[in-house]
Amino acid sequence: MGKIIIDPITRIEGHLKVEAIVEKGVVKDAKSSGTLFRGFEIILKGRDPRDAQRITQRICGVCPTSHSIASTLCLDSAFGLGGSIPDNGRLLRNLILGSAHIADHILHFYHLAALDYVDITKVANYEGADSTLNSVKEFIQRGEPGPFVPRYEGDYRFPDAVDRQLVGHYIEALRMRRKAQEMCSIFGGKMPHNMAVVPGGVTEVPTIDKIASFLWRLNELRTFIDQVYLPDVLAAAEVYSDYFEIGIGCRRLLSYGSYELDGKEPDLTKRKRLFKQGTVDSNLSLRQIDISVIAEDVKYSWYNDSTTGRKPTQGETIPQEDKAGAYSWVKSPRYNGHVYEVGPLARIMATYLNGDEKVKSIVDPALAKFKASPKVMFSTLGRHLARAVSCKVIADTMPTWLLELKPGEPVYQEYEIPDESSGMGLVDAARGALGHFIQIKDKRIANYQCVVPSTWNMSPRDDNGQPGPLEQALIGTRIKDEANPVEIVRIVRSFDPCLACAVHLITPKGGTLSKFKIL
Ligand code: NFE
Ligand code: MG
Repeated sequence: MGKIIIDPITRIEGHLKVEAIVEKGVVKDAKSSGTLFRGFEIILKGRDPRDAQRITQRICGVCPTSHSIASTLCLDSAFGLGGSIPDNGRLLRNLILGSAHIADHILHFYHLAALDYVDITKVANYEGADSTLNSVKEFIQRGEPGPFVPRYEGDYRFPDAVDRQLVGHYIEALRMRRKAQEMCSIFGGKMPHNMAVVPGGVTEVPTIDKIASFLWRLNELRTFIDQVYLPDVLAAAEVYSDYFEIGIGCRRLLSYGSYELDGKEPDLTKRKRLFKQGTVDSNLSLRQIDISVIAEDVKYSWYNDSTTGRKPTQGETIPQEDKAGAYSWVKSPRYNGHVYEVGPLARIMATYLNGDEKVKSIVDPALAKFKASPKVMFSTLGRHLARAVSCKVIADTMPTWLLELKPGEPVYQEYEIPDESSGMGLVDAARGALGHFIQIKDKRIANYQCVVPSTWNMSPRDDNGQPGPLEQALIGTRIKDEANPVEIVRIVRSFDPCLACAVHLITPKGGTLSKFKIL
């Protein structure tokens, strides 16, 4: 019996350690640990509620836009604005969020995940005239393998020419990602940490110039998604098709949905959205979501046991770094006591099972190509495919939102900050279901809690000993070469983890935190 420890896992966001116990070549047990402590919530307490929108964006550099939307929906609801955001405000929020998600999905596939499947060393022998490949070749020859290492050896399956073509796409994706970030900045002011999304709507006004400037970038991105990103995911699926059966996980999915199609419904759980809200079980039944059954366990997290099982509205966190048996700074969110995976897979399956024609028109031919049923989506490759589908659906819907914008009409609704109130913001971030929850007293933040996508996915065991989604996806995996456990990192990266988000906010009250200082 051997133990594989990968610490840190590279090419993800934040600090993640994975431990796998391997017996006769199969993972018998796995532990996912968030090893970085963070302390945002203490900064929020006592502040003007509107600061939440600015500060929570700083939880993360890759998904600040999702935090800006979640915190703003949370403040909209606390300020009684939920059903009265002007259409221009709603549409511009969709366009800002969508730009960030397109950039994020392209980043994930090419710059974080693809090098587990693409052998970059093939470029070292390249003899052709392609300037991009020659610049990568020079890079390798300088002996600075830079972002391409560390890597595992032994299971790269593409023919040499395809590997080189994919390395070219890796470089092209850097340019594409920049275009999407620029789109985000056109209406959001800047990226990361946009300035435009605020309670009541947005601060930016749509003009013909900005719409045109956004549109030509979007068109280029749509071509890239159709002609490069989606085909590359399908090509990987063909060559690595065993990964439709590897990394299956808990087979329960949860989506909050995203992209408002109708701003008039104040209740976030009833709002019409492009991506649908709901839970999906292993038999592919879709159910309406009930936020009241979400709670966070901490038995195996470095927090005091007195706070375990709390609902987000009553969340409190007392750190205890020396707690016996604990192994992560990540808590364990559970839905009705069960383990649920969140992410593009969840939102695409919820939308697919809701009968959405657009999503079906992309997913069905992809599954038909592999003569596979929708159940294979519960897998390493299913996560990558769902992410690419998510990216395409957003990009293909954006022209409609651009056309619906009405220059000259309002983007923003006035409001008063109430003396006392509470609010909830739910949105599917790039990595999945993101919830922000606020309590306001005397016009100030009395409590603010976030339950974040990677908190769900990277969670350790819960109070009942049930392993988290990543842990379940790892257990049972056959490792061909324990010195090169590429199967583990392929599974981990298919979730697109962000530990910066997963260990986000805590309330250090009465806890022990001798190694850490909050300045
Ligand atoms: Ni830091 Fe995030 C996204 C949020 S993640 S990346 O997407 O919310 O778990
Ligand atoms: Mg939290």
